[in-house]
Amino acid sequence: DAQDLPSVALLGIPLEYGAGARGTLMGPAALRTAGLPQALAGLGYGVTDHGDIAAPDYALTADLQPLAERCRNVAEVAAWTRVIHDRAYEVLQSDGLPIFMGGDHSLSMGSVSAVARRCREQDRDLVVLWVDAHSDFNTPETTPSGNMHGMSVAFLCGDPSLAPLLGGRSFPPVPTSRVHLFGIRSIDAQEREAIHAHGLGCSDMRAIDEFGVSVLMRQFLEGLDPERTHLHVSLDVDFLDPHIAPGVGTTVPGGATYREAHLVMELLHDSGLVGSVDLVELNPFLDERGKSALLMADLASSLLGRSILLRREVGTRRPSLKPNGSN
Ligand code: EXY
Ligand code: MN
Ligand code: MN
Ligand code: MN
Repeated sequence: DAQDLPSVALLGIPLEYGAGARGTLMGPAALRTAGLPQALAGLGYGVTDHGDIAAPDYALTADLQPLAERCRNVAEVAAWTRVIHDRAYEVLQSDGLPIFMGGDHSLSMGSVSAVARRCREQDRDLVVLWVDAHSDFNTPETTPSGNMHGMSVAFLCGDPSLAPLLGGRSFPPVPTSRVHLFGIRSIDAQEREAIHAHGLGCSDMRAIDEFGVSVLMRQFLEGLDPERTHLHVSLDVDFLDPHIAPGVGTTVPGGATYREAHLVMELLHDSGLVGSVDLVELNPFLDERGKSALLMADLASSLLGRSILLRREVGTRRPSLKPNGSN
């Protein structure tokens, strides 16, 4: 029922300093051109577009100095993280379900830390679903590239070496037991060890090949407390196979198909638990006639109710998430 739908708040985050390739700063504009605001309005949501965050001034201050050698563009990323956190926190206080439109994946250090802070105030359990080819669990010590978009999960789980990025703001670190990585197929050796040591949930591509996205997603969702959970979905374009989504700087072969990706979004929608969303790593400079932007906009539509392009809901009966079919 359209009247029961929450409002949706769009926030553009034209950030590219965390990535190895330039161009993700055009991501928010491409998502708008692809029709994301209109698609969500078409589903019955009230949509407010809060525009793009303006590029902040930055400086390599003393607190960041220890990071400078191992983290590329650390002064820029730190300044962005702080302004993203502050702006996201404002939007979370005032508006409905936020969609953070990136921008490279380092933006999640700002967006998800603000969500964590808001969840603490509202006495909700934040659970983060990281839908990505990569685990983004490197630290300044382990990073092979220095690219900070590969460190976001480590930051959000409270890695102390990355804490200076927020410049004195505090947020409750996300417990590693409440992070689930989905679609992973490119992971560095030390990252793998750290993920096992810290006990993050992980549905990698091997598991997806064996069991399918539906079984794994249902298992994940069944483990969540429906009364307490705020589910944040962080969707990286490179989760998708490069053939359907070439517009990303970190393509990895063997990604999710069109149908798998939509099914993941549909199952998440059916759960009713999604409270906030990142759409990240879209690089329009590398895209082909907007196809990755269109797909990301359509996946966001699926996540919030129905694909605009696919219309695959028409005439289908969805199986219940609950064994007795009560939902
Ligand atoms: N693990 C690699 C690194 O840390 O450099 C690749 C990270 C790519 C991160 C992309 C956004 O997901
Ligand atoms: Mn990522
Ligand atoms: Mn990635
Ligand atoms: Mn659908």
